[in-house]
Amino acid sequence: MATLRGWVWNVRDIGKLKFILLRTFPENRIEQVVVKKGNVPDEILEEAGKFNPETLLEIDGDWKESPKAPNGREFVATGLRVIANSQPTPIDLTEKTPAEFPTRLEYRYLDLRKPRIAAIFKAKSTIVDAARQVLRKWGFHEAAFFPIMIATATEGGAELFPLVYFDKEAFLAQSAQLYKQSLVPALGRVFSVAPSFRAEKSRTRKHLTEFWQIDAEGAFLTKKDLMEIQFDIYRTAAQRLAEENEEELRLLGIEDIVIPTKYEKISYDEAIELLRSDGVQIERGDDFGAPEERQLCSHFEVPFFVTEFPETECAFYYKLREDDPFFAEKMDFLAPGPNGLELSSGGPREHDPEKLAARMRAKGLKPENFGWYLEMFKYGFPPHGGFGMGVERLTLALLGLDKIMEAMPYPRTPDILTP
Ligand code: AMO
Repeated sequence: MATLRGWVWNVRDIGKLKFILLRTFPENRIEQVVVKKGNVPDEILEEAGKFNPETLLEIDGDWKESPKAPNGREFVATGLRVIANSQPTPIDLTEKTPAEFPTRLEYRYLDLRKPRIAAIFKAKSTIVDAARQVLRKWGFHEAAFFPIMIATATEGGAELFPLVYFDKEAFLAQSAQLYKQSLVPALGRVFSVAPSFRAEKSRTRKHLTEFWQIDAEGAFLTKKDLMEIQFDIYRTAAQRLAEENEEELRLLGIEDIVIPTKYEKISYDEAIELLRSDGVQIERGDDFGAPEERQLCSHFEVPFFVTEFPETECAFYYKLREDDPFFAEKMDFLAPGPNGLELSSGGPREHDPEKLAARMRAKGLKPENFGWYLEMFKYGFPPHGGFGMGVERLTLALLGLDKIMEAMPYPRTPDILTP
């Protein structure tokens, strides 16, 4: 005899026979349970026909082959106990009557129980684990942990969430940028997987106000190293999804996840030319907006890097190209295809405090607000570089989701703060 625990998905009542579809614990898989008259006491049979969806049950019985049941088998009950009752649910978890996205978010704690939605987060767990595995393989140590409440902007002044911190001005971290750089002389290669906060009023398929970043930084890393490491994260995540998340990929309608064997790269100037040859109106010096980015990605079948950007579009900490300071050595990593998008930014860093202070001033930042950060470069600081990869962007790209909100259990946007 076996014991099965799970939540009622739906009940088909044909008198002396009840078919309960059960969302099982811990698999979150829909299995068929048969409750027959004679196998269980009559009062249990009677009760079974009336269960609301999400009633939590513990059922004794045995598995039997059944070609017509969801997984080719059914569980024939010999005993049944209710562990927790459920009220009628405000949204239909079976999605026979699908709810609009805002309603699904309102009842997200129920929405997340759907096997198709839970699958996103099981897959995301594999993706984050793959990133950690790859970074550790490349000799990075997970820095435990960088502050989230900080005193300065790291990515530009306008997008900060202010914080009441006793009598001081403080903000939620936009990234681990300054802190990850500071650990390079201590750990050599460091990374963190941490939340980032951006007070951007962007309502797009790829922006959240709270998201997670895989933030890596290391001494003496070349541009090629940075590309190889980031590609390795993408490739390994795809590979591990294929190996470990077959059921989740099936639920998400992904038949064959593409595991790329190579990446490509294109310079900013080449990208501008490519877009112009497509008829896109874009000036040299402009950053790519969402339509341009999509257009660019549609030219690629494997993940790719755009290798440098106009300095005016880049944060102060990127190194400028020595032969042409119009460009910063920033590189973006993008997912390919018509739904492609930017996954990360990174590159070699400027570590001359004088040059850094000048860049800050040029960008309207006050060097005096970056005291310790600028000071640290005076103490034998090595050349270094790194990148920040958005966990939800990577999840969106690998799982082919419509929008980034799907990749967060409780997304935060300018309009959403609860639940
Ligand atoms: P950047 O600002 O480009 O660079 O951010 C790095 C990556 O984080 C993700 N990301 C976002 N994801 C969801 N919603 C947002 N609003 C959002 N903003 C950014 C993207 C992006 O590529 N410190 C640098 C990185 C570095 O150079 O190390 C930084 O934060 O995937």
